Amino acid sequence: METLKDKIQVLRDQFAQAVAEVRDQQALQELRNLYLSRKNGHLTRLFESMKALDPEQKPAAGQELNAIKRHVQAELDRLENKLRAPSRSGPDIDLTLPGRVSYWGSPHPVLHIKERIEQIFLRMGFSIEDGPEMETDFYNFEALNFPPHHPARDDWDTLYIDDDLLLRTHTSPVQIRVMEKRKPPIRMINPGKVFRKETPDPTHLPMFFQVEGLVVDHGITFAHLKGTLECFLKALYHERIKIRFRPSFFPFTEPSAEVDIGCTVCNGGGEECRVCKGTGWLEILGAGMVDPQVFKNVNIDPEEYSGFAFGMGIERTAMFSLQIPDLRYFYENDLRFIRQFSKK
Ligand code: FA5
Repeated sequence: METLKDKIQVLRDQFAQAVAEVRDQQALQELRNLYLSRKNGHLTRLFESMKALDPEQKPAAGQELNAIKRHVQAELDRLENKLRAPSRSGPDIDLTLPGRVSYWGSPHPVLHIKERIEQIFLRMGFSIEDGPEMETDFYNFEALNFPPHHPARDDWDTLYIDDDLLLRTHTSPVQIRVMEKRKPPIRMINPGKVFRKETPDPTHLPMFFQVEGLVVDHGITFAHLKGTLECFLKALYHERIKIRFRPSFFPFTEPSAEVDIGCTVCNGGGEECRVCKGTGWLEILGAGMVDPQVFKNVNIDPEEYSGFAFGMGIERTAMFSLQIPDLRYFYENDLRFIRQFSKK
């Protein structure tokens, strides 16, 4: 008569053969059910057959059955791990295909230009200063020689928070903050966000970046202003860039100028150029000699010191540098646009 030992040996052999034939998860699950299912599994049935044994035979039989059960479970687990692991050979991998390169991100083009501007001014010995984006009327206007109700305030479409607090409309208030805390010589730039109540269009944004520049020392003249800006613009664009100074008005500088560069898109030759609108010139910044009244407001003697200041739009600079026809693209968060300027 076939003993329990014989039955276990037969089951072990059959199981080894079945394991060798398993190719996928479904076959594995079927095998697991066949041997371990609580209802009708081969092993379950063997355990049940133990009931018929004499009491003294049961401990040894129990040990043998537990051993084969552990073996079956371990084999099934090993097989499961093997089927889950990615196959390292076979037809479904083509090692000749190029790898998938993931996008690591890169600086936003506006921030990239901001960093380039900072590098150029750092090389010229300027420091980089900071100032608050929320300002008081005093710093944004009054100390810069805009008395209350001065019509020039209308040129800056201001977003007020209350009667006194506002979102700064330009980075010029940082001139005042720096001159209040430090005596000349001063040579600084301040890059930062500014806000204006404006409807966005190809050359205007309601939030944009400016870089303020301020130099105060003995004997500073308009020639220093011209030389510094020419040197900067040639470093940023190229040696042969055309630069033009136009008379302008700012309450805090006298004389004042607006600075244009020759159109970087049509080079001055395109009557239908969308960027310069056929004029051949692009306005890039406002500048001038610091007004003596501004010096008086911060207790610097205008008889002893003179200085120049400038304020430049970073998006406009980036627009001209990267030849982008519309400033709004910068903030639409379309990665297809942003990725064009990625270094990778
Ligand atoms: C000013 O803001 C003055 N604070 C500049 C200045 C500083 C003059 C120091 C004298 C001395 P203006 O409003 O022109 O000036 O702006 C300066 C630059 O910011 C412009 O030349 C332009 O490049 C950019 N800019 C102005 N308005 C916008 C706008 N809505 N969107 C994008 N860029 C703008």
